[in-house]
Amino acid sequence: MARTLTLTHWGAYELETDGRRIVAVHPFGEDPDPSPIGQSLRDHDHPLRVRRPSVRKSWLEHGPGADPHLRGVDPFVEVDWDTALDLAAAEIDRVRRTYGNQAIYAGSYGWASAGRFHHAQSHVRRFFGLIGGATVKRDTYSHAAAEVIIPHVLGHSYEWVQDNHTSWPVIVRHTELFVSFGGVPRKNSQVQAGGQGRHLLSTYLEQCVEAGVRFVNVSPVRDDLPEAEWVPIRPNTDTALILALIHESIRQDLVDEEFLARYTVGWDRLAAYVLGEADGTPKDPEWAGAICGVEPDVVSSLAADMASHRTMVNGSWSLQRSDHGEQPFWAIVALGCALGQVGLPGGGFGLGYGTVGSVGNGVTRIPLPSVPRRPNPVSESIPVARVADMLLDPGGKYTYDGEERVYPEIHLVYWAGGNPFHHHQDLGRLVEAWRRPDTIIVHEPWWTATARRADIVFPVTLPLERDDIGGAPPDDYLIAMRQVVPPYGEARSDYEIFSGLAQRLGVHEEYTEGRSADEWIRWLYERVRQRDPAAPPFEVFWERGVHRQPPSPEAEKVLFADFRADPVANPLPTPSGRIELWSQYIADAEPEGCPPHPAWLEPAEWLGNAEPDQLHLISNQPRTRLHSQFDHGRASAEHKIAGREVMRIHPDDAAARGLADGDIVRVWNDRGATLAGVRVDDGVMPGVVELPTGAWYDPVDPADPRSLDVAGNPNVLTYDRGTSGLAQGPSAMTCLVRVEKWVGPLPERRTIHPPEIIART
Ligand SMILES: Nc1nc2c(c(=O)[nH]1)N[C@H]1C(S)=C(S)[C@@H](COP(=O)(O)OP(=O)(O)OC[C@H]3O[C@@H](n4cnc5c(=O)[nH]c(N)nc54)[C@H](O)[C@@H]3O)O[C@H]1N2
Ligand SMILES: Nc1nc2c(c(=O)[nH]1)N[C@H]1C(S)=C(S)[C@@H](COP(=O)(O)OP(=O)(O)OC[C@H]3O[C@@H](n4cnc5c(=O)[nH]c(N)nc54)[C@H](O)[C@@H]3O)O[C@H]1N2
Ligand SMILES: [Mo]
Repeated sequence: MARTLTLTHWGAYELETDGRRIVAVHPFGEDPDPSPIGQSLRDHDHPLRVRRPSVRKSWLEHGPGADPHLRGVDPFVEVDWDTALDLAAAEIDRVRRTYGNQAIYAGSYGWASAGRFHHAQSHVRRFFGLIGGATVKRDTYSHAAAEVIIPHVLGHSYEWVQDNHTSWPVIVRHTELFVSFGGVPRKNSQVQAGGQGRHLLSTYLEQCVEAGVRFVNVSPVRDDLPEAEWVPIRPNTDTALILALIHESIRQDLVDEEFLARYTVGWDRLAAYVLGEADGTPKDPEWAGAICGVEPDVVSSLAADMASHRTMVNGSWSLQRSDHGEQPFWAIVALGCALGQVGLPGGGFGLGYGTVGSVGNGVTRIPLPSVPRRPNPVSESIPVARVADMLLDPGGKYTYDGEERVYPEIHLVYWAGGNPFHHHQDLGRLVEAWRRPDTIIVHEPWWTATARRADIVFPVTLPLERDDIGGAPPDDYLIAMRQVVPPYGEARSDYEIFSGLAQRLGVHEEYTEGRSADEWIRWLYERVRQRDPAAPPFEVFWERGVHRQPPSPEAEKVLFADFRADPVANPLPTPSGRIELWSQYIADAEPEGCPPHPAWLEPAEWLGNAEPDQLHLISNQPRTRLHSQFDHGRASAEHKIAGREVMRIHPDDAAARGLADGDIVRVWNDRGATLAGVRVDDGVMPGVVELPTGAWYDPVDPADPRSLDVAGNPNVLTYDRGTSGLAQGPSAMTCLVRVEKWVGPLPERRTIHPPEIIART
């Protein structure tokens, strides 16, 4: 049977179809370590797909704002495309005329699918740019705290730093000691936004081990880096440990004063803080040991080893997805500077090895073209994770990166390509916030929790049901993503949907520029050819299915090598031209919860203020899927326990609660409760439980914001406050819970079936 190549965020695959369904998924032949997540593509054709445009019953009968507490409760009425598009266009028009375009929230955060043309977020921005704009979002759930703090410390954007990480081959040859906070999880490098042709992290890690690199994994979870020495650490306390490593470097006279004098500013003030000169508390290993649960001896000897070896210090993004999440990243930079190895091959710091496939792959790609966006005529934007705050508190004041801001009043929420009822913290609070707007419009392939809580749902095709070209700039493969099966039901692409709305709002010509989707794909491909002379004509590429870009000239990077070589000729774009270990900008802005140098601040919830029966919940990325996508798919479903997400717990904590492998537990706190399956595992430190994200939110009573979720979704429990008044990033990792055995009958899962759909009367 013929095979057709496709690209997903979790890799490239060759698909076999019978014309209607995918019957087999084969790994791409050039991928040395393909991800099993791809097997879930076989579950593309499933009753959970949205079949036809659907409108919430009360909204259809009574108009905008009708019974918002019935979002998620009301049945849906299927309508034809013209009716749905007419309703949506009229409502967009009503809101913009009555309240102004800033009353539309089209932040629409989310990963959607791979593919350069059918990139949902680009179409949202393009469409709203043409009809007067909308309130949008800034930064990401992935690394919002880093996105705001890093430019003040290193001058460059966080994205620049990510793309310029020291490459793995350099680490293999030069690094002697690799100390990683949050490990280098293989599970996460399965994924790369936009896709990757080859998964290389395992190869690099094997080469490191062969070359004798010593790994230390400072993490609550052992298998974040199984080949490492494991230093279990209480969640959200990394900053204290890093400060103690700096303290020990000072005490043992290991600090590279020359480096600090030449390349940094603010060391004296940081050192005074670390030594306790101002507050009388030296940040020494005994101090840190009590906070972090790490033996003081381990800290002292690690500090000595780091100074006497070529050392790479790394932090995973999870560290900054927590209360005061700006601090651990800033502290890692400071530690790298104290060791004086920044800019040397294999030394210095990393801020995200192992988070996604591209970090450290060394590749500088020819940039790939995207659908041209349009400038947003509305200047309003919010930090992405403040969405519930915005909806609950219109007119409310907050600070962000040195500015005082006010939340706009939102009447219409528009979402295409994301699942806020997956990604947001404290879902009960979001349920309440979601009742505020007059109207919510969602484009979705699936009946997700977000689609179920919309007023108008447009069914969207999956990449398998449309043509596209796929590739992500930090990878070297460009893949022809050919349609392999017909669209499910009446599903259309985001492009077709926005074209229909654009027509009704008088901007069809501007939105489409007269091109069909096929013509846009060719148009994008011609832009690839202008930049990459080796790219063959479109027909040849389409036939072959893949084009690999030529190797980049600087495949082996060393982060900040130029700066180190000549800090005068190559200053950093900070106010001082150097790495800022103390920031005048932050001192002047005085954001709540973010002092002007890296510092330990107690998180709102952590083991240091827990009741004896509380545990710290880590809600990390799932190894069996991407976020909430294909949660029902085989790669995800086969790892569940009785259809619930699996929570890992240490044997001591399990024994204290009478829990055994395979049990079901209720995990709860003041914000909510969820049911999960139990896996007893001594690879999770005592006091901590791990419940990955992504199980589809499934409340027993969808009308009750604090209802028991029966699927194992950790976001009914997580904490919804900004990291600080600086970045206002998400703080998902800051969360205490209690756990008990579930003894009653197991409530049925409802969100594995579509919502109630009734015929139009
Ligand atoms: N507790 C906790 N919560 C977290 C995190 C955490 O660590 N802990 N991590 C956070 C992070 S880093 C992230 S990035 C977010 C991820 O949050 P999201 O990106 O919102 O999660 P996804 O499940 O990928 O949602 C994408 C949605 O787009 C839909 N989709 C796919 N293709 C298309 C398309 O072509 N068009 C349209 N219109 N829709 C499409 C999918 O069906 C899916 O519902 O979660 C965040 N939430
Ligand atoms: N398979 C798969 N891979 C993914 C994704 C996915 O959904 N599925 N999502 C992708 C996305 S959008 C992103 S943003 C990245 C996220 O990349 P990360 O943020 O790095 O990923 P996480 O899995 O949340 O966290 C990594 C590890 O950090 C540890 N950890 C948690 N809290 C702490 C802490 O306080 N201190 C220390 N030292 N360690 C801690 C946890 O044990 C966890 O396994 O992953 C990407 N990769
Ligand atoms: Mo992310």
